[in-house]
Amino acid sequence: MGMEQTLIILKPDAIQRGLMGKIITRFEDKGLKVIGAKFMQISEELAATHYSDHKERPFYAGLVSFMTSSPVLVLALEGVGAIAICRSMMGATFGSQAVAGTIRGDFGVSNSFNLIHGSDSPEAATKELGLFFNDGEIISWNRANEGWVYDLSGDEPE
Ligand code: IDP
Ligand code: MG
Repeated sequence: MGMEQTLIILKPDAIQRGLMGKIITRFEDKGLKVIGAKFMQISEELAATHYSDHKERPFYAGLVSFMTSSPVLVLALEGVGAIAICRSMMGATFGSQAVAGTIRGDFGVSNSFNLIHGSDSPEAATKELGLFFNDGEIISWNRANEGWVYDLSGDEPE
């Protein structure tokens, strides 16, 4: 598993509902490190590229229109096993099914307005980080309390 980077998008509903701070706090509290952040308007073209796997799905047009309807906050997060950790913190895709304690479970009820995107594999993370961040926009920095977030006494953070 090891140290991973993942792409998170706080979707237009999260921004419109004023939930950015609460959601970021969950990731910070968990111990994930923010290594990139960008408040931006997603273009139709970028939404289409990002969701190209869903092109044939019945919800695709609505999804692209939702994702381009209002600004989003894009985050790059880093941590050991960050991809799976973020996916479990997000909860199931549909707000109606996501369990309490997850972001989607606690903050929403809708199946299409589900607040957050997170990369679902190392391959997706690499591709998506490249789509949303330019060179130099992901910053490697030393966290003062890293030695209390992870046990750093061995070869790998644990
Ligand atoms: P994920 O975001 O949990 O990875 P995916 O299946 O990859 O879920 O779908 C991408 C996004 O498409 C979802 O987050 C949601 O916004 C939207 N979506 C997925 N399935 C449906 C659906 O059946 N109706 C409406 N929107 C959907
Ligand atoms: Mg997905």
